[in-house]
Amino acid sequence: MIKFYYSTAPNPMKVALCLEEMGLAYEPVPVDTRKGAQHKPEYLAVNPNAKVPSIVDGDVTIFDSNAIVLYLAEKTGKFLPPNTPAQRGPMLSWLMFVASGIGPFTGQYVHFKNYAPEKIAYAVNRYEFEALRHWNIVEARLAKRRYLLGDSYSVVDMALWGWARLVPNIFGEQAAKLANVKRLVDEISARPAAQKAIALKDRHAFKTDMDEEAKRAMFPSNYRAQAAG
Ligand SMILES: N[C@@H](CCC(=O)N[C@@H](CS)C(=O)NCC(=O)O)C(=O)O
Repeated sequence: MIKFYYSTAPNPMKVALCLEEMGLAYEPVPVDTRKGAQHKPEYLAVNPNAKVPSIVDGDVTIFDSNAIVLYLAEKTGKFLPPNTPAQRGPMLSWLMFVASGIGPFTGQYVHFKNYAPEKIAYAVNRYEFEALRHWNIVEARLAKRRYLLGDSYSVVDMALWGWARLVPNIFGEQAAKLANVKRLVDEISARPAAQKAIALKDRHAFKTDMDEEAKRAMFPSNYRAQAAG
């Protein structure tokens, strides 16, 4: 049985969708990041990066959401394009684009817009611009193809879904221009596997307050001076 260390945040949700789509048996283990559970030694032994998600599959431990998504796809042989260089190359590009572009830029935009202790116009503008630039690349791709890799639903679409389902909340009116992203999200979210992944939120009452404890756990750079003192 795979142990799945999760919260309901975008990166764990990609993995939840994959586990469900692939029909894998798993035990969800909540990691309450607003209570600082990601920094506990027992969790750091699983993920030294102190983030969710991670999985433990027998004697294999994997962290970082897109690495997990690819691992699960290769393990099951499901939702991957044919293993030829011509098909695998774009699969890797788009999967890494989601991992290194979509996720980090969107995440930093959310941070500077909603959580930064000072409103820094430069940072908000830069990350909004860069996040939307990445989403517009996905939009252009989906305007010409049903899925990111063409005609078949793949793990790359699952990796995108984790963040894509939050696009309207994050970008407000600007999300209206991302019609094909919405089309893909609506299609994926209606799938039984996505419904089960979404229902994970009801299995554990995660802390919702962004209080001092949560900020210390999630934004430790704000407390650097105090920690050093
Ligand atoms: N590159 C990592 C990023 C993981 C990540 O940032 N996870 C967030 C939730 S989406 C988290 O654990 N946040 C808690 C924290 O930053 O302390 C991945 O893709 O798994």
